[in-house]
Amino acid sequence: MSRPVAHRHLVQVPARPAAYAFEPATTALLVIDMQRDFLEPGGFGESLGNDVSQLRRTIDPLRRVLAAARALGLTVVHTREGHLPDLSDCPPAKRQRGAPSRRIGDPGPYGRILIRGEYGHDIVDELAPVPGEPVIDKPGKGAFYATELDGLLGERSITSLLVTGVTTEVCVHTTVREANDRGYECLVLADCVGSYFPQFHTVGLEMIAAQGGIFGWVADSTDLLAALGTATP
Ligand code: C5J
Repeated sequence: MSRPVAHRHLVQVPARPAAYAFEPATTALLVIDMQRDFLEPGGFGESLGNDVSQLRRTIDPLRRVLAAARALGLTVVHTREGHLPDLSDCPPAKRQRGAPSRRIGDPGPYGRILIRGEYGHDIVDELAPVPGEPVIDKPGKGAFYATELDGLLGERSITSLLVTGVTTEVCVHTTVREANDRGYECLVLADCVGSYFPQFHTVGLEMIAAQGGIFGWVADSTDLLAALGTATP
């Protein structure tokens, strides 16, 4: 007796360099490092002289994407960059980077800088994970390096990633490169990723979509939401 063929529901999003197609059942929304240390006024990022508004403009569009993903039952995964309190997972070369007193593990405006368990290390209130959403703590820039992310995605048969978060040219780019090498198809949402340096953001997105999409695809979140049929005012 023949079995009914499982219905494949493909969503198509206008994107660069070409339309991006994905199946919600095998797609995860990845929210990278939306942490207070990077985004909050008065926090570590701002204390280095950065303009946090460049990152904060991602919060509202990302909130809408997160709401749509949750409503559709998409897998949602958050990441946080940071280290154990004893810094045993922080390579000396990383720890010694930056101005003395503004290094990883030093006291910062919102607790020890980029240390797990500190207030500043956690995700901003607007985008707080809900129960059941995995939060991956990562010691590096890439979300796959020294984490359980690949295994977690594999267990859920995830092959496509909607990538959001900060910063475009550092943790987002590193993660997209790692994901691409592992065979994931990445759609980066241009208005849901941000950099302290607008020129790095622009060029970082161009680098992803160049050469026929050498690392992935780039789209605006409004186009994703319209394709999902969940665009909200
Ligand atoms: C940085 C990150 N910029 N999340 N981290 O050091 O991009």
